[in-house]
Amino acid sequence: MEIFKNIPTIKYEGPESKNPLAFKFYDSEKVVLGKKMSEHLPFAMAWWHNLGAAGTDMFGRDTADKSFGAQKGTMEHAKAKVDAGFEFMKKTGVKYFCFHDVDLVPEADDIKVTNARLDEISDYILEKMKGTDIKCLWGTANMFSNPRFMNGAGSTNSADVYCFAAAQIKKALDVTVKLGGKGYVFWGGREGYETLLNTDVKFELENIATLMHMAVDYGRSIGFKGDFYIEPKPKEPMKHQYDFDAATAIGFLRQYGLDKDFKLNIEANHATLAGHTFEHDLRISAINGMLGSIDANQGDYLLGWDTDEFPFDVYTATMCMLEVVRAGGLTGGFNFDAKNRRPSYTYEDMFEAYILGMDTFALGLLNAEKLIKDGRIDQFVKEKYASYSTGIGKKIREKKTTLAELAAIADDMGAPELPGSGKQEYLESVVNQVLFG
Ligand code: XLS
Ligand code: CA
Ligand code: CA
Repeated sequence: MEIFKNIPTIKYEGPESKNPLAFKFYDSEKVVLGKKMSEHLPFAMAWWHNLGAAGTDMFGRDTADKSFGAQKGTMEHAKAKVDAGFEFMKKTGVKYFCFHDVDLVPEADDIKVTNARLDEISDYILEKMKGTDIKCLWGTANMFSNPRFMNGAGSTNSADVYCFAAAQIKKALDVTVKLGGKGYVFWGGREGYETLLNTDVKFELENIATLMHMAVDYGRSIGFKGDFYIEPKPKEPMKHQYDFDAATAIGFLRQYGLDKDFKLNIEANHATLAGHTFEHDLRISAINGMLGSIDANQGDYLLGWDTDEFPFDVYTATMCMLEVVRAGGLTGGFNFDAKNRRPSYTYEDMFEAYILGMDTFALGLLNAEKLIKDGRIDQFVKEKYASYSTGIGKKIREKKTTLAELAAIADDMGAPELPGSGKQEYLESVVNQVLFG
């Protein structure tokens, strides 16, 4: 039964099109920098937002109807969400989905009941996947919504809650593997603290790492070959979250010997909450060999919280795609961890949001190609460090000098020449010229 009646399969119609239900820039077959757009941009649907979030906020109830014709909180509804999700992905051309355990089925008090429901729904999803090219990008366990996780999951003070978290991870890994998922995400939803007065930080970090090690051991034992990811986020819901940003998460993974099995899933809105640009956290991940996957959304620079908006900012998408292309692409994909604004409550809005997001990243990719082909920015950066390609600079790079030798050179130098202009304004005008010229 068709759920999104009157909504056609979304096609590429080009930049001149005025059809709200068509792509203006995302042309899946178009070859850019040697690969199809669809290969550069493996988009994913976030089960929780697209099929679950219905507009509830702190001040008001649902505006959107996401019952999809079934009674919410039932297995019929869980199946209706699968039907809606697959119809949505087929019509938009999105090839991947991401899920939390409790996005798929209603959670029961007894985990054995929840797990049986997960078995049933994953059979149903597998059946739906047959004959399509739709795949699972990553799975995860929701270890933040239920009150038992008020003091964290891996970082909880309760060994019983820790067991429960382990049980959820185990099952979420089973389902991820069953659905052929490429990755498994840890977002430390409640892994952090409100006040140091009641918190043993070292103890909590050690316990989180132990839980992750057990997850890796179990995942590998059942044949999971993909990447585990940490998704950094600095704050919200906890005042301080342990996986603050890319650099912090990388330090943690290395300290506890998890860096061979983990990469990072970088969310744009989380990077900006940490006081960074999106592209900063992508760069930090990439130079450490840990750029795995992306949660493609954007925040609001005027608001200090996680708004999970559909990406619209083409400059940011351009800088993102420059980082991704330079890193050689993602092993993961671009998950739209984004939700419609509360007054955008219709089925059309769901589709128009994905069209916006996919077109924004397509533009980002096209612009990245233009900037790379133009070459002026890359050339500038290369020349900026030219003093290290010969003479003493070369010796520094090769680690063949000493502090004493450098000091002797400085002694004979008088005042060094100024290091050369950073040319920021010029480079920014190059970006504008390449994008709009
Ligand atoms: C919340 C996070 C969450 C993760 C998956 O802020 O973005 O949705 O992506 O648990
Ligand atoms: Ca996310
Ligand atoms: Ca978010």
